[in-house]
Amino acid sequence: MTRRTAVASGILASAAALATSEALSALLNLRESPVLAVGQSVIRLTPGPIAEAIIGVVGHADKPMAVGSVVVAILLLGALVGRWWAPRRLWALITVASLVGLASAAVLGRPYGSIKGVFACVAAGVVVLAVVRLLQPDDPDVPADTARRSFLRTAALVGVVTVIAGGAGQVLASRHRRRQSVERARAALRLPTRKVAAPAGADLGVPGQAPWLSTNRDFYRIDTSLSPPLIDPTQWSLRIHGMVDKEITITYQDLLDRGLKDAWITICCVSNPVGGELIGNTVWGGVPIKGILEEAGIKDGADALLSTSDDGWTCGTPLDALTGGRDALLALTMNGEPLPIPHGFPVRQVVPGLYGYVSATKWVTDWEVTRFADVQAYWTQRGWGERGPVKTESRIDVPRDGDSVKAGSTTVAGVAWAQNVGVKGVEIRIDGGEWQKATIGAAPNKDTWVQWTAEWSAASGDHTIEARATNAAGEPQTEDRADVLPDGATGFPGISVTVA
Ligand SMILES: Nc1nc2c(c(=O)[nH]1)N[C@H]1C(S)=C(S)[C@@H](COP(=O)(O)O)O[C@H]1N2
Ligand SMILES: [Mo]
Repeated sequence: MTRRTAVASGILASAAALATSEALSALLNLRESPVLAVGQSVIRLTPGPIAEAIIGVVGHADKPMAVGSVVVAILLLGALVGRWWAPRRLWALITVASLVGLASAAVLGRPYGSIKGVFACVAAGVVVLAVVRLLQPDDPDVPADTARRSFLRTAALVGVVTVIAGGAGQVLASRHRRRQSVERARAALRLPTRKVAAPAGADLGVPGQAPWLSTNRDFYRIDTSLSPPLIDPTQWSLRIHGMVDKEITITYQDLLDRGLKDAWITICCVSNPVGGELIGNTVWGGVPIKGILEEAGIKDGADALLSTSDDGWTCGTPLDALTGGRDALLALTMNGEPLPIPHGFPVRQVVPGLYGYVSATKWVTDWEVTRFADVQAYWTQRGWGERGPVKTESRIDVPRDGDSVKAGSTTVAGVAWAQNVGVKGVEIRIDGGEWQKATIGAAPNKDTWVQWTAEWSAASGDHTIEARATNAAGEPQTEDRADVLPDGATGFPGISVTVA
């Protein structure tokens, strides 16, 4: 090993260590990578007059300069470690240990310093030693040119991994910063909306039953995006075009100026199997879609609204569901708060009575008024139904399927929904026997689910319990079992229990 390759191995090793600490910082969501923390400490420890002199020369580049000098210093120290590895192993180890120690101290000295940051420093130290060891195998018997070739191969590999890890770390970190900045913009919004309590009598409060009002945190989430779009509300706009009399573009402030309306709406996913949990109920605050479409003016012959999200997902909604009497909203709030980012911040659609995939576009930025005959949306291209009206369904929450219960009076409870029509009643039957009426909770309108409970005098043995809802038009949900594809599951929800 020549002196030059020894130095090169050290530089490469410290570059790999830097990439490791950057990538780990991003993965662990650190506010600051160790390099930044050290850079900040250098700035803080630089005596005032010197700092001023430097700023006088380089101006606002002082921070990049500080970070740059930290990086250069680490690469130079890496070179020393490489150089010392064979002749002065102890010095090399002491150098690495001191660097890890100093960096850890810098990390812990920062306002958001955490043990995770120290972990990144230690990992970087381990990587330096591992890479130098890899590049400087102490095997005197290997012929010089074999050793050289193997050095170059390993070095190239380490180089590639370093670049990838470092690059990925930077990308993740910048996304993390962007997410924080959008979260701050979201937190700073003061929207004219209040938290609305669940209407009296809606929540029957049976332990184990889904709460009538879903919290934002527990609300189901379905979308095709690996990480949600990050949109600053001041940058958001919705362009309305296609078969309209005049194209318009609406901003977030325009929506606020129109005034927000609150509406209780239960939304559900077409992929919700019978008994499934892809359904949630909350109060949405937004601007009625109807008025906005009227302002643009719909041309004769149009029957569909093709909406597109910031991340390119598309959705085709029947126009009559938007311009009729329903509370179809461009929603800005969910349960009194600005929409959470994963639920469509800053603006999404909510339409009572249609499955989410044909109505509930999150992060919506584009509306094309069009005809179903001319367009296909994301899921319809993949074999799902074009219109997607919600089917009347019910679910048993208590007891759970497979539970053992005590003999005697037992509470059976669940939820039922038929948005845009309303639920008139729910019944249960035991072991395929007579249907018996359940009690249903209050509902503020026909667009939310209802809770229901029934008392059952359980006799010992194995039993099945089924439920069925009847909508406000008097139509009971169908017993016919249908799969979720192409337009929503049907069938009675059923559970088996053992009574002791
Ligand atoms: N941009 C975008 N919006 C979307 C989707 C999507 O994949 N991308 N999925 C839809 C589907 S299938 C459903 S069921 C609802 C779910 O809304 P939620 O995640 O707020 O519960 O969002 C709808 N809106
Ligand atoms: Mo869905």
